[in-house]
Amino acid sequence: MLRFLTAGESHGKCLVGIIEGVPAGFNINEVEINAELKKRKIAFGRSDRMQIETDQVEILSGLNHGVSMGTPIAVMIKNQDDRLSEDNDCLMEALSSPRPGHADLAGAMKYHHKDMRNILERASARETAARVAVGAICKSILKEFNVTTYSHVLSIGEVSCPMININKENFDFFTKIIDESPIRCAIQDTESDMLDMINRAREAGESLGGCFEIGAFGMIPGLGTYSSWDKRLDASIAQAIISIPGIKGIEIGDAVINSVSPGSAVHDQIYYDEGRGLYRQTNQAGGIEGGVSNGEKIWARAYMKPIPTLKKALNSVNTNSWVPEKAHYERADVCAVPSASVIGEAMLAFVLAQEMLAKFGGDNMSELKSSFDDYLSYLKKEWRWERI
Ligand code: EPS
Repeated sequence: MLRFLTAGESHGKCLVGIIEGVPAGFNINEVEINAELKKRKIAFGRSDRMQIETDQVEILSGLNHGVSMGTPIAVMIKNQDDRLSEDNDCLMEALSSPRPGHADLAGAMKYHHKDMRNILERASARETAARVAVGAICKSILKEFNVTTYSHVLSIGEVSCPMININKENFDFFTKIIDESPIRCAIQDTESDMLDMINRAREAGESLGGCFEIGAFGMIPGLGTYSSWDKRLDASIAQAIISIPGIKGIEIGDAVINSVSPGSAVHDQIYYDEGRGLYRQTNQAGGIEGGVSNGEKIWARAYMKPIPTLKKALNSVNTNSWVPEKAHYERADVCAVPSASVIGEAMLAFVLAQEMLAKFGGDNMSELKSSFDDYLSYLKKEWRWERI
């Protein structure tokens, strides 16, 4: 089974990711991983930390001249702002007035830490740099099967983007705009309103959340299963996305609006045409029915809460003196939704790569590809279904 672990603190020496289960024969390179890390490091709305960090990956194991050997692949991203190492005498101020909304208080109680900096260091979303590096490896696996992913920021605070349907035809057009946008939004007018909104929040000592969409093209029916609760594809995607710091909600397809509409307006009807075979005209289900991919684009929306570190600090208590005090404030992001969207895409890529490997198996890419091609032929012959 494809799985990964990360290690590392926000201001420690480095972040590390280890991914196990990548079959032999895949091309994996630092250039592609660094390109994803650069997208995550979007500076707008983020703290000055983003100007300090370089976020360059070093692949430590698992490859022979850029090709996977079937062994665990370890990646490392060095922290420039390393303050926890013994040889670094720049000690950080102890933290004892927990921030509402942060792991500070619950984490300190759990681990018996009086200094909540010990919580912050690992609860920090800096950890997600390692996830994006691992996700980039998963994207390289998916690329071999013509599966591509995207992410798009839909809202920041109260500013929302008009609905756009990213599809196979407009994919290159929109993903280019999104990658060039400082806020990962495809609509220019919305982008400038979002930038204003973040500037105003910064001036007011506030922070902002928002919503982003993630999706994958080139899907096939049959990933995930209804047979067990923990193997449903929508459940796996939901867990992976909710695990991103700050993400509090996920909606698969049009789940929220579907919950208020009658069934006849919700379900994606099934058609057949001699030329096209089986097809759908809509995809409100987000490409998953009964916990199984149905071959349509997989898409979901994720909702992020505002960052808990606020200049306009909230009420808290000093847990040494028990005196009421404003919550701790230090350098922090105002809005990290665009970065979170890149992390969401990485996590989606991980889940889909995991499911592809679970279904098609193989220790080597060519074994995997031949079983994948056999399945595509079977779908065409027996079910008149073709990937478009
Ligand atoms: C974070 C606080 C900020 C963020 C950090 C996440 O770091 P610092 O306290 O050093 O300014 O910039 O995110 C990253 C460093 C990153 O690479 O994403 C937090 O508390 O979660």
